[in-house]
Amino acid sequence: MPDFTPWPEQEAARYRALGYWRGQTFGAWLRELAGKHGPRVAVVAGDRGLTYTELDHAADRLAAGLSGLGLRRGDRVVVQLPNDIVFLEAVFALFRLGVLPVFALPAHRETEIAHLVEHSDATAYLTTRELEVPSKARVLHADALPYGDPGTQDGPQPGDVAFLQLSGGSTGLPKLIPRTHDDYLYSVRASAGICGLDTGTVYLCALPAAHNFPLSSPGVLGVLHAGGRVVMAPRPTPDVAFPLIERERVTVTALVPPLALVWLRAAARTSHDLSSLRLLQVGGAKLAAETARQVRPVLGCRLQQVFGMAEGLVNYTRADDPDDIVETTQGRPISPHDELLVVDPAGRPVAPGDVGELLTRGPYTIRGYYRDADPAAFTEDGYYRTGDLVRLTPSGHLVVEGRAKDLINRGGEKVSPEEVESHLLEHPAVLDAAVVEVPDAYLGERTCAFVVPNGPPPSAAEIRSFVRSRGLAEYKVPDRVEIVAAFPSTGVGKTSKRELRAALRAAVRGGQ
Ligand code: OOB
Repeated sequence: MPDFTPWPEQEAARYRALGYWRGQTFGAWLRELAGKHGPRVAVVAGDRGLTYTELDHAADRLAAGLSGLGLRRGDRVVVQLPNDIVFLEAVFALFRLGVLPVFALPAHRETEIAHLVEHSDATAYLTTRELEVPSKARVLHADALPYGDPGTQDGPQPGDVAFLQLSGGSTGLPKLIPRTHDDYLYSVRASAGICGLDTGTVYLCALPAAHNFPLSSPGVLGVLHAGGRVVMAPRPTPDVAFPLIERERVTVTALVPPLALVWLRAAARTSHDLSSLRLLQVGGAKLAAETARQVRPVLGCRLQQVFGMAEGLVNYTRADDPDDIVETTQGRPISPHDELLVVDPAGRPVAPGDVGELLTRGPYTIRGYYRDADPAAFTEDGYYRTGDLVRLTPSGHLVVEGRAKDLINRGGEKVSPEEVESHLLEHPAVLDAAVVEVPDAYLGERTCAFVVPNGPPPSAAEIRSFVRSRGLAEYKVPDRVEIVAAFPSTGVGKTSKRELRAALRAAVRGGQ
């Protein structure tokens, strides 16, 4: 079973010839950055900061220490860390060794970590004492990492997989996304260019650093590429973020839509000086145009919409796009060599401007999941089926109109109904379960679990605490539970989610 599906050689040669894939690893890249920007501050968290030179040295010493523990090129380590300096030290140390970080999120709990450890055959689980959940893997604590004397390790090749990221995937358990040094560095460099980052950039990392958006769109890595400064925020809420913006003179940050709403409300009455902010990026879920229009008047900065996916493709609105494009579209692709198709359910291209499913392939979009999980997510000719329903405007911008995949986007956090349903079915009083989204003014969507009991009905509170007790991230616990006698079914006897959704919307409108 191949760990990852390579691009066809002809495409790979083209991406190299175009200068997209430069044959550099993350380890070599950081060394180059240290050469260019050595004494500048690369990252700040709380009262600590590291210069580019210090980060480069820390990565070397930690790589040596981890190698001393027996970690070897090609091994996998599940990394679950808060937004802190140690996140960058650890990730770069692993990159230098050619050990693949498997990026967990701080919200993940026992069940998700166990799945990641198992699915990736991880040799270790690197986390903090606060975030740690019980695991069979060998635990490495962030406050007790081994720093050794740098030696020469047998590092990875630029075409190797650098790390594994989680898919928001629509099938039961999260799939792993293998990204190579070459392809990811291309998306980082190109993103930094599109977003106009430079040595004056001060980026507040408010979302969890391991997620693709704050990591590379252009995120933490894009800021390092430009020689700017990353400010790590332990939480994204205004009480934590606003004082940091004032203290560090933050110029750029990235938020999901519900947080953007919270910030807009708080900014209208804050005493903190937010005048250093130049750009607010919003992505991960659809941003309402009304919210988009408030960004400049309330925060005094430009808005950029970002529509991306850990599988690859990222779209940005551009600095020179007219306001209405920035407010009403989700941008256009990074690369002139991103190939986009908008197709009908039979896979045929729709008429220009019509809505269809977005398929994509290109220089930084994967051709297969780790160990070929879910091959049906890719077409025969290598396009990734995004599951997003979009339309293309005449100007070439994408507008996300809906979804063809069974996935709930809870304010940017992706919930697989199938995953939650499989846990609900484990409850002794549950005969059948179906999880659907319910529209929500704040999160965009919330989750509702419809449950058919097999005897005396359990209470909603019991169902929710049961899901929680299964060791799942809190955002997967159903926001609402409806006990019903039976499910409507489709012609072929499958539960009709469409009817469940309709019933739910009617109930929401009826104020029940
Ligand atoms: C980002 O990545 P993922 O992997 O957590 O989720 C990808 C999915 C997309 O397929 C789409 O369904 C949804 O999230 N999405 C958006 C969106 N941005 C992402 N839907 C509507 N509007 C948007 N602006 O979420 C991600 C990765 C890199 C950059 C930004 C977001």
